[in-house]
Amino acid sequence: MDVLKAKYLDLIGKADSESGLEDLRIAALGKKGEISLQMRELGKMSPEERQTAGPALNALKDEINSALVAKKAALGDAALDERLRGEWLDVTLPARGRPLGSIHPISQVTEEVTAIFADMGFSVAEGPQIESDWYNFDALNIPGHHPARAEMDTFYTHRAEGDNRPPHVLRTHTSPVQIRSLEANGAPIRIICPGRVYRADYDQTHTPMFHQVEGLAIDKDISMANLKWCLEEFVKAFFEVDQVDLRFRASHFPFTEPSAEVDIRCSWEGGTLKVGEGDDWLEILGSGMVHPKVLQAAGVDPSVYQGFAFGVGIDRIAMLKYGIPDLRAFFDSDLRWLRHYGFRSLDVPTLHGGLSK
Ligand code: 2NM
Repeated sequence: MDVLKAKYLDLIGKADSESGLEDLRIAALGKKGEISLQMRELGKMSPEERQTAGPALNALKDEINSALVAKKAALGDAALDERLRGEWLDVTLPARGRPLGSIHPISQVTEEVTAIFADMGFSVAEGPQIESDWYNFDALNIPGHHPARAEMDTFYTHRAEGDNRPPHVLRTHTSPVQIRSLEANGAPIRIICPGRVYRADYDQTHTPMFHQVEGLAIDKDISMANLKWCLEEFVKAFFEVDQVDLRFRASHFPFTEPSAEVDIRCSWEGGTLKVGEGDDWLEILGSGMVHPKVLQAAGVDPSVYQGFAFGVGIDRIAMLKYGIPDLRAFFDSDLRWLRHYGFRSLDVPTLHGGLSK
């Protein structure tokens, strides 16, 4: 029995598969197994011999059985471990990119501009695209007789027959959002207002709907110097260059005094724009110190508060940055054009991540 026990425990220990174990079980405990044959010998023994050999054989049978069960469990665990190793999966890996359409250049540039000004402490304000003539004109120091109203090529809505109130307009700039925000929140304030604006004008360089971002910073000590710094930072970040040269040209807007149009130094070598070098100048925005009458119209005391405002055409700076030659392509919804100029939908522009990369 000791020999049988040593033999089978050794073989079970060395078994490396469930079928090998089953062969061992049959060889030891099967009908014709070695231990079963010994059990059969019990009948030939004297009752005294049987009294010691019987329980010993049963104990051996139990021991072999337990060893088989334990080994079978160990082999099962090993097989599971092996399978788990083979099927290992890193769920923290980034998902495989699947194209979900693409981001329109105007959306991309709006996000870029927003990210840049957010970094300088500006939050985003939005407002209605259909405006009263008060918010679109009067509050901005553009009275009824002012030529700017005619020059703006405004779209007017119709009033019902007999309704003599002035018609609403499609906003011609996003400045009315700034008046509304000032009125609602008071000063100090630092906001940008991106959005759609409308002017009845359609040719090579104008579409009747286009996009603007206007900025507004009002506090007790805001000056032209702050305006110049903010715009320099903006142009550097937006065109992704280390150095720019800005030129402030005296201008006139009804809502700012003084007013300045801003040009950036550039070159056009081989038809591609390079910002910050060369002998050409490119006009990119209008700006100035907010007119006291505008502050007053928005409920802000101009003897306490002052500040700057500016306006940029998104469509225009998108064309400049991404080399888009024809403005009208923005609104064609041509999928081939979108795939060519569009941006990946999950690449949100951030300053630290690189605006457009
Ligand atoms: C421009 C140029 C200059 C402007 C003014 C205002 C407001 F509402 F604060 F008075 N918002 N934006 C402004 C000033 C816009 O666009 C070329």
